[in-house]
Order: sequence, then C-alpha cells, then structure tokens
Amino acid sequence: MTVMDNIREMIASRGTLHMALIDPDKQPPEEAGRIAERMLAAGSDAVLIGGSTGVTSENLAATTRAIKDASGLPVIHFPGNAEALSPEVDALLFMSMLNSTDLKWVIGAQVFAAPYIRKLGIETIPMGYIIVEPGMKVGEVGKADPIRRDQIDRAVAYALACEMYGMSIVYLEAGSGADRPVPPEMISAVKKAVSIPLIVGGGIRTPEAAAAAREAGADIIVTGTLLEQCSEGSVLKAVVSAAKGVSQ
Ligand code: 1GP
Repeated sequence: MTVMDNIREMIASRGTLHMALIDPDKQPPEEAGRIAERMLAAGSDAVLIGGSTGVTSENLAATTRAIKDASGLPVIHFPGNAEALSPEVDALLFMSMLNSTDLKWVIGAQVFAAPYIRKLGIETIPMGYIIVEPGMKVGEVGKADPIRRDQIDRAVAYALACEMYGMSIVYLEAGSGADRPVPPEMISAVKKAVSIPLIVGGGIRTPEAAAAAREAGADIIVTGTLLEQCSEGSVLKAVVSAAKGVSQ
C-alpha cells in the first residue's frame, strides 16, 4: 500500500488526522526522535519533515532515521527546496506553490528534482500548496501572492485547480508561526468545493484553533511551532485530541 493510500484509509477510518511538523535544521536528530516519541504518545498520525531554510540531505536523512526509530510513525518529506532529498523518507509531498509569483516554486524546482527523486525511488504525493496571509517565512521565500483572509472565492478557485490538475492533496498554509490560522470559513468553503483531502496548517497552537479547523472540514491538521515551544505531554495531547476530535 502506498503512503497516500494509507493516508486516505486513515482519514476514512479515523476522521481528521494530525501531523507533526519537524524541521531537521532546528535540533539534533536525537532530540527530533524524542519530539516524535512525544507526538506518538499525544496521538499524531504521521510526521512531516521539512523547513524553509537550512535543510540538507544529511540532516534530513539522519533526522528521518531518528524519528522512525523512536516513534515508528510514517515520515513524509515536506520539501523547502529541490536540493535536499533522502530515500529514508516514506514519501515526499511533490508540491507546487500555486500562488507563487516565481515560476521556480510553481514548476522549476520540481523539474530540477524530478530525475533525482525517480532515481532514489521515493513515492511522490502531488500536492497543491496555497499560501494564505500572513504567509510568514514560506510566503516570503516562495514569493507568494498570498490569498487574503477575505478572498474565499480565490482560495476555492485555487483548490479546484489543484483537483482538476489531478493533485492528490490541497494544503492551505497560513505560514509557520502565523498569529492567525487559516479562517474556518475558508476551510469550509474549500472543503465543500473539492473531494481531495485538505491539509490545514500555520498558527495552530491551541485546542480551540485545532477544533475550529477540524469542525470547518480539515482532513489533516499540521502543527510545528507548538512542538518546538512545548514539551508538556498534556498540552500536546490536548491540541492533537482537539485536532482529531477524540476525547483525551
Ligand atoms: C508550517 O503549517 C505548518 O508549514 C505549521 O505551522 O509552525 O505555525 O504550527 P506552525
């Protein structure tokens, strides 16, 4: 079974999933392993590995191994550039930042990386990546023309384009560390418009924000900053449980 088939099956059987985002540039591999262990205990379904800057094939491989050894969770590469790749990951989000103003992030980096990805035999999951304001670092690095928070129709149009392109997933991204997550009205409008799984991330750090994203229709909720700022098991569990709609 492919990782994407497994994700679809998990959504069908468990409902909304939680994925923990770990940046391999932010801590040594052993610490990343400990974070993954905590996230497994908190109820996370998978780990996304990646970051906007500082990711190398070396720290990616070492951190992936540490996460797998410590948690056994599936590890999915969430790439920030085309240079760092590792066959250690279970799959790679082959993503296009659809609202970038720079062709590099829409198709250029993908064309550069495609032959290497094929050679390494990594499963690719085609994903449309849509930056919503404030967009933060990823919006800046990716030269995004962010979707304004009131541009619901524009978000829906991008998501429809993802689906029509045959992409497997659409990701609404407010940016890591955002002070406001993607608005629930935008999540629900996109969810109603497309049938592919919807990932939502950026600025989700509380059980309330996680519950709002789930209730609006997110199929997968991603949190990153929370894991870096908090090692308290009960807090992590509260956010993950709210994301998944399960009682603690
Ligand atoms: C970033 O959406 C993710 O790609 C996670 O954002 O760090 O704000 O949780 P946070």
